Formats: sequence, C-alpha cells, structure tokens
Amino acid sequence: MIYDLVITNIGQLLLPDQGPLKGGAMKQLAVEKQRALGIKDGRFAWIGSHEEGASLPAREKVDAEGKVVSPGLVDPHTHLVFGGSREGEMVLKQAGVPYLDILKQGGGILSTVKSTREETEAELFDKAKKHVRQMAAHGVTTLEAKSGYGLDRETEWKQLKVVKHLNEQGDIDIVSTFLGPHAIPLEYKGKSDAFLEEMIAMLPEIKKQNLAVFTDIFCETGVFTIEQSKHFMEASHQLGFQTKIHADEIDSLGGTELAAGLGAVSADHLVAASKQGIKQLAEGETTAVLLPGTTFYLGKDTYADARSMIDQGAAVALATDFNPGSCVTHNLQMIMSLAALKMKMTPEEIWNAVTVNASHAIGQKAGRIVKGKPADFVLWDVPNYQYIPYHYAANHAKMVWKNGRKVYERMDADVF
Ligand code: IZC
Ligand code: ZN
Repeated sequence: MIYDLVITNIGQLLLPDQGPLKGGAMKQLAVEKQRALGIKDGRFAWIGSHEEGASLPAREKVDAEGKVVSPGLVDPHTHLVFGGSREGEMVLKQAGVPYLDILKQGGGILSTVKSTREETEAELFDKAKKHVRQMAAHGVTTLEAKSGYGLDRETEWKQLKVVKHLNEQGDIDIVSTFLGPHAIPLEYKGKSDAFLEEMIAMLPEIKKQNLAVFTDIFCETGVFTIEQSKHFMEASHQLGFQTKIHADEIDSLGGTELAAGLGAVSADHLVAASKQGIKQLAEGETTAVLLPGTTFYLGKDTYADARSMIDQGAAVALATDFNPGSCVTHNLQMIMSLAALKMKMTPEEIWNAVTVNASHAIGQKAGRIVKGKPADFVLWDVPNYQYIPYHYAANHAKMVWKNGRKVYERMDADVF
C-alpha cells in the first residue's frame, strides 16, 4: 500500500485517551517518542516507530524534525458569526463600566445585534470564513458556533444558515448551536417571557431543517433568570435538542446546578459557580467548558475554579469564547496559557481539555489520533508539549491537517 502522507521523526506524539476524562483521569496523557504517522484516504492508517515510518512508501513525506504532533484542537464555544465590531467599548471598559451595564445601555451584545441585522448573509459568511481560517491556522480543526446576534427570526435564521454553509463548504467541522435567548432585544424590553416564547417557537423548524444540534441560553442578571433558563432547556430537550448554558459567569445564580440537574451537555463560564454546583458537575455528566480568555479580556481577577472542579472529579474543557465583545481572539493556544497561569491546570489537563473533553462538550468524536479515525492533526514548532502553555500568545502551529488535507502551513520568510 502507498500512503498518501507519512509524517516521520515525531519527537512527541500526543495520544489523549477517549473522553470525557473526568477529574484525575485528566492528568493522564500518553506521549510517545520517536514516532511516525501514515495517512490514507483522509484517515490515520498507521502509527508506529520513526524507523519503520521512514521506509513506508508514500506520495508525500513530512519530516517533523523531532517536534510535537497532537490531534487537531477543538474549540467548543465560539460566537463565530457576527456583523460589525466593538472596539469603541474598550474605553468604556477601561473607565470601569461593567459588561452588564454596557448591555443595559443598549451596547454590548445589542450593538452586535444591530450590525448583524444590517449585514447580508453573504457578508456574514465571508467574515466568518476568515475567522475559521484564522482558527485553523492556530491548530483548530473542529469548532462550535453559536447564533444569538439576531434575536429575531429572520436574523437568527441567517446566522444558522451561515454556519450550515460554512460547515458544508469548508474543511473545518463546525457544530451549530442555537443561542436565540442571548439577550433581550430592544423591541422586547420588559417582555422577556414573550421574547423567550418567540425563540422557543423557532425550535421545531430549526430541528426539522437540522440547523442546530444544541441550544444555549445566557443565564445572567438582567438577561435570563434561572426559571426562564430551566423552561427553555426543558422545551429544548422535549424537541430533541441537547442543551448548553452560559452559567454563573458574572453572578452566582445557580446555572451550574441547573445544568447538572437537567443533564445539559455542557455548562459554560462557571466563574461564580457555587461549591454545590461544582459537586453536582463532578457527580453528573455535564462538561464544564471554561473560558479564561473572557475573564482576562474583561479585566477581572477571579477565574473559574478549575482546580476544585478537576480535583473533585468534573470533566473540564477549554474554549476561546471568540466573540466581538468579551473575548476577541482566535488563538486557543493563548487560552491554554491562561489555563496554566490563572487556573493552575497542568499541561496534561490542558491538552485533554482542548482535545477529547472539548470534543465531548460538542458531541463529537474528534480530538484523538487513532487508526481508522479522520486524520485531524497539528505539527507544532515546539520541543515538547509543555512548551505551548509556557510560551504564551504566540502561534506555534507549523502545519495543520484536516481529514488528511493540509489546511495551514506557516510561511517563514527567508530573512537571514
Ligand atoms: O457579544 O458579548 N457573554 N455573550 C455572553 C457574550 C459574552 C458575547 C458578547
Ligand atoms: Zn459565550
């Protein structure tokens, strides 16, 4: 057999175990030295020693030069599709205006809603495509994308269609989430129950057209209450959706307990999660998706308590939360550094959190290097896997493959 591609001379090959990895299991990360990979028809077809790999017949060979190869990263929480941008809010944040106050004044999410309503589907598609390319360039081969900047039928629909077309037309797998209850639009001010019903009324058609796998809701002071979140999640479950929730990001409302109690697939943010909420995560099936980039970007000092979550037995995943207001980065590697520096996660926990646990949080079977599975992987220009959280804010990806196809290669100008 002739392989399509053989990667030789892999210094460290990272082989996360099947997820979800809970608690102490997150400390386990198999790392094999001096390995090689054979790829055929878009899948991993052979894994073995460098010596054997060097003699395999292949259409293309890549010498990894003793560097690190990992599974493609998975980003399980992004607000990918949006119009406009919010750089004007930076001075407000500097002046100490809280995120929720900016929203209350019609800015924040509502400012992005205005821009997203104004832009055409084609414009939103082109912008989102660029963001996906950037994420892929940073090592991401599977990601989740939320709607939630329409807050009306027409625009939510437009966002969901953009995600569908991106997923169909591009190489990167994009898993769609309906986040209709992301904020209360101006035309429903003071009528949040009526708005929520309007969003619930969209669910059957979204299901019928297979436009989203998950639903999500922003459970927060001044946005949706615990009771409203419960109602929306139960309605979603009844219609066959799995659920996610923006929970306990700013105020401790009990969204973590709600998610664990209802068996949500993930509870996201959790900066203000209670002890009881963390205990329930550890006992239940809900993955904690932590977004330290948002805490950093909002200039706060208190990060989600990843240590308690892992030490008590929960499954933790990491994501960028890429969005135009509260975390503006494509770079999941930066999030890995914040997880190490601010949440005291170990390198092994971090790698599991951005591969198998992230994949589990969006119902995918990605994030692993296994014979017969799609060949999604990254060659990193680093000497060992601990190096990525250590050297922060850089892009260490050298080459990225999705289904065996190279989707990114770093160009180094010959300046010396
Ligand atoms: O646009 O501010 N937290 N939703 C909930 C966001 C942040 C995104 C945004
Ligand atoms: Zn979010």
